[in-house]
Amino acid sequence: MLFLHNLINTNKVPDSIVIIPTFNEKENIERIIREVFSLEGDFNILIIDDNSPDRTASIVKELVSEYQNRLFLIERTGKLGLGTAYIAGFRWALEHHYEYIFEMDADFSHDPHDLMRLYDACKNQGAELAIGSRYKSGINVINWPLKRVLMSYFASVFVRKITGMPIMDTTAGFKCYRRTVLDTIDLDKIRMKGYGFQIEMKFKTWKYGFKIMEIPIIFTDRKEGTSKMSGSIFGEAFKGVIKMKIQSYFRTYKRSSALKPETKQEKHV
Ligand SMILES: Nc1nc2c(ncn2[C@@H]2O[C@H](COP(=O)(O)OP(=O)(O)OP(=O)(O)O)[C@@H](O)[C@H]2O)c(=O)[nH]1
Ligand SMILES: [Mg+2]
Repeated sequence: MLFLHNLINTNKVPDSIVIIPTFNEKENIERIIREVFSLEGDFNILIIDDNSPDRTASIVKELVSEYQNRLFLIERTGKLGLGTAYIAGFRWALEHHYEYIFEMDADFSHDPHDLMRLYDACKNQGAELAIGSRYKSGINVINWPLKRVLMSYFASVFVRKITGMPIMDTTAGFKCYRRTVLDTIDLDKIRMKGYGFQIEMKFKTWKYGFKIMEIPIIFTDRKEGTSKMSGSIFGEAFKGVIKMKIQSYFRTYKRSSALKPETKQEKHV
């Protein structure tokens, strides 16, 4: 009886969670949540809100009662940065046994329909990290001023040259991780908080030898709400990348055998 109960429950729990960090996204949050839930795939959503003054979290709370057991909210006390928001989300997702853990912005720069393509890369094509890539086939960015496109593109080139990572879009923030990657990387040791966080996670994923695939996406500038990008975020990434590369010469990236993908997958089923 217990076995049957567990089996039914296990079958009901989706294997995928989309983590969306928010800071002042009241114009976007309801629409993006509804759009993810209207997709063909079975995704749960975790919002990490940093006490947004525009009360984004209150909108989420109303939706939590509508989408019980599918929509979750972590509220933090203040704006603590994108990187730490994702780390809080990763820990939560690992504790709750998700196999496919996604990062996505709230502002529709990432098209929710592409979640299925990232999922397919991890589920069926062997990727352990699938990246929604703006620069895999040309430059696929819509509505950004030319200055910002060039800055982003050449930042990606700079990071690729310094680190040696064979990744075209090194700062991308639309991704799907298999849980084994997040289990392996020591999340306590991730140093960077803004864009740099995205680079550092890719660098460590690559150093540990996980399979990374870039899936071309079209990235559209936000239409609603305001940007949180700042000069200090950019500066942190610039210095952080050089420091990260130097530090990597003094350490090894060895996976513990207990965390080999097969072991985890078996456990999850
Ligand atoms: N929880 C949390 N979320 C954040 C923080 N900073 C940014 N975000 C969210 O992270 C996502 C990406 O931030 P954006 O402001 O869109 O940054 P961006 O994409 O670099 O900039 P634009 O799209 O040009 O506005 C959005 O969903 C933001 O609401 C933060 O400090 N804490
Ligand atoms: Mg954005």
